[in-house]
Formats: sequence, structure tokens, C-alpha cells
Amino acid sequence: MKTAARVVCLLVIAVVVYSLVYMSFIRQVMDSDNRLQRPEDLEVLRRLKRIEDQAVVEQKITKKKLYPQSPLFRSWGAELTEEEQMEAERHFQEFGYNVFLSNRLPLNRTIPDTRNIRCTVKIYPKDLPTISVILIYFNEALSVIKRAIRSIIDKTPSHLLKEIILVDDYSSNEDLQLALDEYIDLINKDKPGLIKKVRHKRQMGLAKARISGWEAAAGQVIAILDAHIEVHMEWAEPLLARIKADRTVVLSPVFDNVLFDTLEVTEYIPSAHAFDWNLWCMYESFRPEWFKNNDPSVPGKSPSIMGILVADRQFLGEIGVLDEGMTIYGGENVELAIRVWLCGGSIEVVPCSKIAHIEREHKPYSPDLSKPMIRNALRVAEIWLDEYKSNVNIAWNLPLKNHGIDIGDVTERKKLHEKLKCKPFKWYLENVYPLLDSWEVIIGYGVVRYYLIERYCVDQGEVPGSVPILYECHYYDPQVLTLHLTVFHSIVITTVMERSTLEASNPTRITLTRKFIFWFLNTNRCLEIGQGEDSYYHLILQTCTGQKWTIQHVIKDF
Ligand SMILES: *[C@@H]1O[C@H](CO)[C@@H](O)[C@H](O)[C@H]1NC(C)=O
Ligand SMILES: [Mn+2]
Repeated sequence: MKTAARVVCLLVIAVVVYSLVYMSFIRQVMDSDNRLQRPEDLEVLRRLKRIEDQAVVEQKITKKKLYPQSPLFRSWGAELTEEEQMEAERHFQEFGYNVFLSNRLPLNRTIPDTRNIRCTVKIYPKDLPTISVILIYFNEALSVIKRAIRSIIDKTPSHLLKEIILVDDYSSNEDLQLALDEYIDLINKDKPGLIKKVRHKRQMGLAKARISGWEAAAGQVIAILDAHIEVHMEWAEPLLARIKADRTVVLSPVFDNVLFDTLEVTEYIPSAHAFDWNLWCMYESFRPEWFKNNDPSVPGKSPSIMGILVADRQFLGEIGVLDEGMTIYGGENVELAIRVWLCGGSIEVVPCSKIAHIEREHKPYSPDLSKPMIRNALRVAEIWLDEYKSNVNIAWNLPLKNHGIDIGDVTERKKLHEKLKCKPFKWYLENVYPLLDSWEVIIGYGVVRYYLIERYCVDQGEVPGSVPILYECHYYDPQVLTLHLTVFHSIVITTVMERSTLEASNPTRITLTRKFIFWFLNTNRCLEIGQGEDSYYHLILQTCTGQKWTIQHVIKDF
């Protein structure tokens, strides 16, 4: 009773105090408002405003925007002189991010701690394995590489940081030689041998460059990173602790995005890494088991890895590091991921380990990357995908046989497959990545053309919305379709890029809806074209009149 009274009393006092403070605050505001209402003040304000407007006009005259179309200046750089704008734009064209700004920011700039609160209170053991950090680059801006080095040194416990290995995949910009070497010498004077440099005399491509970094490393754990990154505080400890507990896990930290123009760090929420049948990577939700933990700081299993990877150095060697036969760019990360899972390891994303990573606005110097992508994907398919390998052909709209693309010699990698007694790919699909549709129901793919007027194709239509339309054939992605035979004896057409959701093929919905065309074979309704009221031809579903479509590649008769 007494306690209750005291509580009530305290509350009353609190309310009174609060009201007093509040009232006095209100009064002050009102006072100042009143004061501003005086006519002489208003006149002063008006004059000030006029001067300000004048200044703005003058600024607009002197700070002319030289590159109104450039993405670099969309939300940055309004105060730059013309000379500065020219310099900034030139660097931007060359590197795809804001080098001008990077050159002016401190190498040890502070970045916001974006980790989950639970990460910040974790305590890690002192005796963790040592780490070699490998930075791979090709024509990176000097200040960006220096900042990566600085952040790694500042934010990795020095007794754990074995070395930093710079792998220069035959860059052509000159300051990556002498000027970078000077910076390296400066650091190595304090910490002899901390920074090593491997410079290739011709371009090796991503896979071989990474392998060369692995070969040069001596730490118990290796981290292979891009050079346009900054690590967050305590980035290494959660990775090293996890590998200490299980040497067969291959890990990825979580990337935050560093905006290419303002270089501000924006937080990315941890999620798993995955890929489509064209072996292009993407984010994917963690598995339900992870969500059951109800703890966003615990590592989550992941079907794949985006590229940045952290692993036990020897274990990575035992399972074959990376495939040397992969050229230039693309697919090497998926190859590693599938191999790790099938041959005795697993992959995890570690939410407490964060790395800020610049996403370039454009990739400089890169010719069309789809050629090496396709070649590498076919190579991965041949070595690892067993009976599912034709899905890669479908995804890239290549014929199933005789695609005519040289995938290099795969005998060594196939031997490795046998030697390691790796599981079949079906196991991976069932246990690791069930969200990847196995495409077993696909009966045809490619461009779908109207039989009479061959320049008309079925097209995905506008996105979002994806109501299929009739359109002039152009053979690009929105017209590369897959035809799925459903259990309802209907055919579902989707574009290759869309993940097909077959449960959507409700047999009562005989309409053209969103991404799908339901094409019923045994209800005597067909996908046809008909003249609309606007006198143009449109896709329609109607009682079959004998119109036909030709499908570029047919897998099974139907
Ligand atoms: C960055 O480095 C400078 C010079 O070494 C130092 O004075 C400053 O305190 C550092 N800033 C941070 C945020 O560590
Ligand atoms: Mn990158």
C-alpha cells in the first residue's frame, strides 16, 4: 500500500515537473515568435532573403554543371569548380566510382557500425588462427587500395594479422606501381613483411589471380577480398572463431554498400548468397532453420558465395582451391560453392563480420562479359551439374547439343571430383538449395514465334506487370521463354530470368496474367492472336482455331 502510494506520488511529481518544463518551453517559443512579428524584424528578414537569393543566382552562374547527365553529379558535387568537375568526371569514367572524393577523405575515416547489436557484445577468444588477407585488383584507384589496407591494419588485431597480400592482375595505371610501393614501404618499415605484392605480367583473370594469392599466403586462414573495400571493426574475429570451430566451413562476411558517388556506407541486411541457372549470383533468403534461432547474429548456411571468401588455407587446398580453367570473370564463385558443399564442406554467411564494399556505377575496361560468363557456366555444368547440366544451356538459350563453345580441358577437375568422392548434384538441390527450381518440367525454351508472321514473338511485356504481349522479335531476354508442362496438363511460359512458381498455375485461371501464359491443351483453348478493337493484333486465349507457334528449342514432344 505504502509503495503504491509512493509510486503514484512520484508519478504526480514527474507530471508536474514535466508540465512546468513544457510550459516554459512553449512560452519561450511563443515569445520568440512574437518578437519575430515586429515589423522592423520582418523588414530585416526580407532583406536577408533577397541577399540570399542573389547569392544563389550568382553561385549558379559560377558553378555551372558541366555534366548534367553524369550519374556522379546526380546528388554530389554541386559546389565544385569547373576544373574540379572535370577532374572528378575523368576519374569517374576511368574507375566507376568517386576517386576525386576518395582522394580527399582520410584513409582512416570512420564508418558507421552497422552490425546487429548482439554482435557488439560478443566476446571472442584471444587465441584464434592467423589470417592472410588477399586483395585482388585490376586498375583500382590508389587511394581506394590504401584505404583498404589502412582499415585492415587498424581493425584486425595485430597478433592475428599474418600479412596483407596485394595481387595486381596486370593493372595499367601507373600510380599502382611506384606510389603504391612507397606506401607499402612506409608500412613495412613499422611492421616488416606485413604487406606483400604479387604483380602479374599479363592478365590472369579472377580465378587464377585468386589462386596466386592463396599460393603466396602463409596464414592459417585466408580472406580473399576485393580491393575496393573497407573492413568494419571486429570483422575478422567472428570469421576466425567460426573456422577454429570447424575448418570445413567457407565463409562470407556481409557486405555493406559504399555508394559510388558520395562514398557513404549504407547498410545491407545479412542474407544468403545464391544463383540462377545461368550461374549469375543473387541474394536469397536464409533457410527457415536460421530464422528459428531468433538471433540475427548467428551464421547462416548459404548455397553459394558472391566472391569474397574466407577459408582455412589448407582445407581450401585439399578441395582444390579454385578452378584454374575458368577465364576472365564469372562463375568461379559458384564453382567453388558447389564443390565445397558436394565435397565435404559447407558455406556460411557471418552476420557479425561486415565489410563495406564500393558498388561501381559501371565496370571500366570491361568488354562484353557475357562471353566468358557463358563459357565458364558451361564448364561448371560439365564438371558438377550431372543430369542438370542442360539447365545452363536453357538459361543461356543455347542448343542442348553442339553449342560450339570451347570450355577448355576438364579432365583434371573431373578427376578431382572422383578423388574427393563428391556427392551428386541432386543432393545439393535437395538439401542445400531446394529453392532452385530443377526445371524438370521444361519441355521447350527460347524464342516463341508466330508461325505465319515470323517477325512476331511472345514477349514478357512491361515490367513490373509482365502481361505477355505480341512484339517484334528481337531475341533478347524478355523474349527468351521456357515452357513448363504442369501436372494440370497446361503449359506455363515464363521468361528465363523469372523464377517460375508453378503453384500459380491454377487450372481455373484461364487468362493471361502477370508473368504467365496458361496454355491449356485439353480444354481446347489455345494461345492465339486476334485483332483487337484498336485493329492491332494481340495475344489472346481462345477456342483453338489452328494457329501455331514455333519454339526455338524443343526438349520433349508434347
Ligand atoms: C586517423 O589518423 C590520424 C593520423 O594518424 C590520427 O590523428 C587520427 O586520430 C585518426 N583518426 C581516427 C578516426 O582513427
Ligand atoms: Mn567488388
